[in-house]
Amino acid sequence: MKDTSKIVHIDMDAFFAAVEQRDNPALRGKPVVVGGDPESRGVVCTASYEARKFGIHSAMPSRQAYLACPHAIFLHPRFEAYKEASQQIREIFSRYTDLVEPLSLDEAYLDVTQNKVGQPSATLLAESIRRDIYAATQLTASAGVSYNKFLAKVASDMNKPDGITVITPDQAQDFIDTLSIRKFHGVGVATERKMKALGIHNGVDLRSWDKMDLMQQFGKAGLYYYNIVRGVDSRPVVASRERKSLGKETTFDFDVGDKEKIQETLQGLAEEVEGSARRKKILGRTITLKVRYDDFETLTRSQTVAKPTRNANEVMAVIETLMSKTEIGDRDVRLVGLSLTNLVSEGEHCLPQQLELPLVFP
Ligand code: TTP
Ligand code: MG
Repeated sequence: MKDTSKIVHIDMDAFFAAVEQRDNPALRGKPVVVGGDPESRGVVCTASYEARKFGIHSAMPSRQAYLACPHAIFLHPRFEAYKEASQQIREIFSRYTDLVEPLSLDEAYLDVTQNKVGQPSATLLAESIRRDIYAATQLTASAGVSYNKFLAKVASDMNKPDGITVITPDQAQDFIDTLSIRKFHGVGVATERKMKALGIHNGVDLRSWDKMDLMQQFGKAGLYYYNIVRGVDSRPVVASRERKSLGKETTFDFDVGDKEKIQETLQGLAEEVEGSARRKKILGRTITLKVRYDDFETLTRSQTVAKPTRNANEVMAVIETLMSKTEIGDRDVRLVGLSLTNLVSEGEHCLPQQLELPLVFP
């Protein structure tokens, strides 16, 4: 990626919680936590900025969140509402460029070097996107603007919520030098710990390491760190590819040993998957069962069928065979899921059938 590329990273603010506050005015200005029940083993998906003041954050056990802020309002996620907002923002992105790479429901990279609106300023373009998002969804987004993905992503986090940060090539090195290692996107918790043990706390520290030493310590990732700390990131923005799988999973409130209960749950998931496959007009050739036991050991078992399907009963027939290849019934289970992969669209699926029709010419 050249220094002349213009990359925008957009990330919605407190996404799930913001949707809830939008849809229920009584929740506005209040600490809202979206996730599992505090009485269950659930975790926090996200928390409103009001709740974050109490130290509540994503992935924290809901129980712990409750202890931190007992008067917070706890809500279950409503994924359909989040998906709808996500589709709205993606539609907005597509007005500006086709080079959109979504990272999750609420965030995406956009390469706006060339754009559909002929706006040479990536900053003005990002502001325009933020305005469009607010107008369409009444939700705020934050933006990072720079010349590569790494810097745009880090930038979008600097002025949250409802903010924008621009990092020009001139400013990049100073910015990175003072950045704490925790804020480097791509440095996970384990790497952060290792870096700190090596005396690397910020960009300057990291930049003092030579390439070979970093690669020796961190393998291939070492080369990535060597580059990004110098503001070099050549990863292109890759437009979203077609969906590769369609699945649903569920974590039980309590570990389950009863095979019938698990079967029932999977039947429900199969029906949900059938519904969404129907809406998306797709079928799958491969059916996968996922099981997580109470000790977090996780495994998958798959089978490919001759005729693509999404029919819940057909899927369940396969799932029951796959269940016999697991220890379901003998061990306690924490989570089950099922998915369809090897997807084909309805049109593709119909093709062989049409060819089988008797060929009658007028
Ligand atoms: P994020 O963008 O990481 O968080 P956020 O939008 O809630 O807040 P921020 O203003 O800091 O961007 O994630 C987007 C949504 O994804 C979030 O609203 C809920 C969901 N999510 C989870 O369900 N579990 C998680 O561990 C994280 C990080 C997010
Ligand atoms: Mg977000």
